[in-house]
Amino acid sequence: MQETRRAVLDAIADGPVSGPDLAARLEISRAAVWKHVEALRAVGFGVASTDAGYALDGVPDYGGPAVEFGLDAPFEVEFHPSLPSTNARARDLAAAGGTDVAVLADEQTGGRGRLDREWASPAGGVWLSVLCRPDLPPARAPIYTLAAAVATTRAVRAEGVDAGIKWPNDVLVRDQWNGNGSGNENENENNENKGSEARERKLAGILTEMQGEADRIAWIVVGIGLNANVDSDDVPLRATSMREAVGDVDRRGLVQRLLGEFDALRTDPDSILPAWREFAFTLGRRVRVETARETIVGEAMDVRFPGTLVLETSEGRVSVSVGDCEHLRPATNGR
Ligand code: BT5
Repeated sequence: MQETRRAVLDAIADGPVSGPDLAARLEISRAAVWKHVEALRAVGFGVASTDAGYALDGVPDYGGPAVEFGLDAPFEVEFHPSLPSTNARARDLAAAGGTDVAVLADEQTGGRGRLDREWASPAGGVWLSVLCRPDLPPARAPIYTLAAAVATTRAVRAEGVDAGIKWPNDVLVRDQWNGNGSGNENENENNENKGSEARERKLAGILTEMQGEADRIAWIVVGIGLNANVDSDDVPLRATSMREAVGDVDRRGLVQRLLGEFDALRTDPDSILPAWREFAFTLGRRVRVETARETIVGEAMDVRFPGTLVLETSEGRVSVSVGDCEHLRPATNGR
C-alpha cells in the first residue's frame, strides 16, 4: 500500500481525525487527504465522515490492502482474484527487482507443485508466494521451506486445526477416526503404505524456487498452497481443507498470522529446526523416500540444518536432502 495511504489509515483507525488535522499531520493538502480517503473506500475500507472527522468503520474481508492493514511483517501484499500461478507472478516481480512482496490469489488456473505437478487451486484457498532476498548461500535455501511449513502449521493450529508436518514440505491433518496415527489394524491390512497415507490428508504444500549467484541467493520465492475455504471435493482424494476440519476461516487473519510467523522465523533462523521438530509427523516414523536416484526405506530419526532428513536404514544411517517422502505403517510382528 502506498505509504501516505497507510498513514491515513493508521491515523483514522484510532478514532475520528478531521481533514485539516490529517493534512497537517501528514504534511499533505486537504485535497490529497480526500483523495486517499476515496481510494481507501474504493478498495473496501469503510471510512465514516463524522462531525469530528474521518473514522475507520470497516475493513475489507480479504485482499491486498486488507491483509497489509494490521500486518506485523514488512511485506507489501499484492492480491489478484485469479492468476495462473502466484509463484510465476512472484518470479516476474523478482526479475523486475522486487523484494519482500507477498503475492496472493483467490484462485489459480495453473498452480504447480514440485516437479511441475498440478496443484488444484479453487477459489477460497490461500495461494500465496513470498518473494525475498535473504543473505544466504544457495545451499541453505531449504531452511526457508521448513520455515514456511512451520509458519503454516502455526497459523492453521491457531484456527483449531491439529496439523503437523511431513518432511519436507507438506502440512497434514490426521483423520479424526484415527487420531494417534499409529495405525488401525483393521484398515488396509495388506497395503502398508496406502493404509497409512490414507489416514493423513494433505492440507498444504510448499514450492520453493530461487535463483542463486555463486555464493549468495539472488532471490527466493516461497509458494504456499493452503486449502482454506474450499470443498474437499475440489482437491485431490488424499487432500483435505480447513473448511472440512473446522468450517470457513477468516483468510485475512490467517494470512496475516502466517506471514507474521514466517517473518519472525526468517529473522531468527535458529528457531526454525526446533519448531519444525515439534510439529513433525515424520520423525520416529518408518518412511519411504524416493530421490531422483534411489528409494530409501528406514526410520526417520531427525532433521538437520538446512533441512536434511536423517534415516536409520538396514544399511546404516543415510541423509537425504531432496525427495518425496511417504509415511509407512509401523512394521508389525511377522513382517
Ligand atoms: C507441493 O508440491 O506440495 C507444492 C504445492 C505448492 C502450491 C503453491 S500455491 C501458491 C504457489 N503457486 C503455485 O503455482 N504453487 C505454489 P508436491 O509435494 O509436488 O505435491 C503435489 C501433489 O499434491 C500433486 O501431485 C497432488 O497429488 C497433490 N495435490 C494437488 N493439489 C492439491 C491440493 N490443493 N491440496 C492437497 N494436495 C494437492
